[in-house]
Amino acid sequence: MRFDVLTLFPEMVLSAVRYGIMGKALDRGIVDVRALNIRDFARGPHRTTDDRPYGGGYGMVMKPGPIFRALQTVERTGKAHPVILLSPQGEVFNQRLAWELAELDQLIFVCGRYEGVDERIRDLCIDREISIGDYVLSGGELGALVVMDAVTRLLPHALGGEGSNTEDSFADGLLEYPHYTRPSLFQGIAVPEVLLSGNHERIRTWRRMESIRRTRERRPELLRTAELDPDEISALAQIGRSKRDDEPGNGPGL
Ligand code: 4FD
Repeated sequence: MRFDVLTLFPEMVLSAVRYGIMGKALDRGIVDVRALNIRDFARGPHRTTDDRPYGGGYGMVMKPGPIFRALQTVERTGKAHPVILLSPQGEVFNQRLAWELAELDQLIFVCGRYEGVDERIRDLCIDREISIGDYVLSGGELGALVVMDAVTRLLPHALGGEGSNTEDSFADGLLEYPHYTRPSLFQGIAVPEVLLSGNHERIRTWRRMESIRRTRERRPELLRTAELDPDEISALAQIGRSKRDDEPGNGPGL
């Protein structure tokens, strides 16, 4: 997978991707990350990349020319290489979209600053617009990094022995079950007996039920799209809420 990031802060992108799973994936050649400085494609003695909005009003807008010219220099590898704009107006990013993007050969990210980019960049160059959530950032870089991270850890061989990306949160549309490691007793709290039992069938069933219970408590809307067996749905009606999850202030409280 190749990632090309158009940004005014290429070092911000290139420094962040060196850590953790993305860093390993870079070392292993599973991903290739290029950052292009939009300012390198700006003209004039001041190399300006932004200007005042037509019609007046608050803030600045990114000029179309530098972004347009930067995109023209990006080498396109493979068949699928969408140009993605990160913006609060985009489709909200989720695990399903991460799996979809992980199938592609190359992702080209446009990171805006200021109040955004000239609309004609959307018209001419943008294939997809993605938002990482309903909040405003000072630039698209953190959004591009979020998408690159989520996609990279889904690529074959990116998670070397650290686990399986088909077993974690959202793989089945549910929240993760509780995790424990040694010691078996910590500050008076014991690890659930079932996890010490060695009975792998019981452990699998317990984890599945805890995932469903936790999803019902914290993100009930996810249960509508999760794939539950009929016997799991009846079991869900039986199981109570865990003590901690029942406490006021721990849930969404809606
Ligand atoms: N929620 C997000 C992305 C970018 C951003 C920007 C248009 C603003 C939030 C283009 C408007 C870029 C997000 C920069 N804020 N700010 O994903």
